[in-house]
Amino acid sequence: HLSEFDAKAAESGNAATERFRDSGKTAALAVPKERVSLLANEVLGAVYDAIRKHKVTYDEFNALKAWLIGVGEDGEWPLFLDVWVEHVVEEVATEDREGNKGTIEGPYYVPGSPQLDTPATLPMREDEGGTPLLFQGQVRAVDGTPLPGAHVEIWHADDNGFYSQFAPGLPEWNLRGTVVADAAGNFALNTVQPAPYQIPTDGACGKLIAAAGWHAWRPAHLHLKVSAPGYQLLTAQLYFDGDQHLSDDIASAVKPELVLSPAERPDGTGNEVAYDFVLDAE
Ligand code: MBD
Ligand code: FE
Repeated sequence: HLSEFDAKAAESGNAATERFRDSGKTAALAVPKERVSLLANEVLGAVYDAIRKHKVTYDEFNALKAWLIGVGEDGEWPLFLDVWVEHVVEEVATEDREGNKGTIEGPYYVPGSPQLDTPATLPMREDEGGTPLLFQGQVRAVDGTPLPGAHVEIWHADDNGFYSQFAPGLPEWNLRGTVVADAAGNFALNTVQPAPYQIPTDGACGKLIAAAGWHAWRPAHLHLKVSAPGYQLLTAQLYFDGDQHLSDDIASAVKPELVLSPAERPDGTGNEVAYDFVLDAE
């Protein structure tokens, strides 16, 4: 049967496309027509400017058309938009926050992961690869009030850079869980450190990267959604000090406030790190 190493761009792309369709986010289709007209005109105007400035040829126009058709065929619109556009949407959406910095969600979030009491261990295989990581902290409001029972949803790639539900052969909820903080807002969870992630190279996004001579890497990261009733949902990622792709993330989603520096546990069984989340009131 298939293993995660048999993952195909079109399969993870189509899974991400289905996930997006099921997410309820298409309610955003109710954008007023004045706004649609304004934004469509500005974006198209920027395209006309680039064509004139660089004297784009018919060959280049047709290469673009063929590539855009491929993005859809490979199900890679979520991947393309989350890698190259979402970071600016996130920046604008969260510019008034006083609490924790967040960053992009990316294409591989799945709601409804198993709920776990703290201290928790994320669902993982018996022989799950990667350095064990104890990750703990507190969820607080901007004014310092602890948020009892806050939810810390976490999902991340495995030690080979694959996400459950988007690559074959992985248990459904592997390395995905919703940890419920205790009465003092504290949480602790055990997982493994993920590997740096390379976006699929065999689909349309990979073709753009190869054609432009870019690289396909994101630094290793943990994805998080931290929530408590009455507070704004925080969507974030945490990275690891010393990762070679912190300064050239293909998705431009690294912020200095989001970099962890894990230390070796005294008993030598893995790493540990503390990080607190501060939520803005609604
Ligand atoms: C990822 O794992 C990711 O987090 C983003 C933003 C894009 C592609 C793959
Ligand atoms: Fe990711």
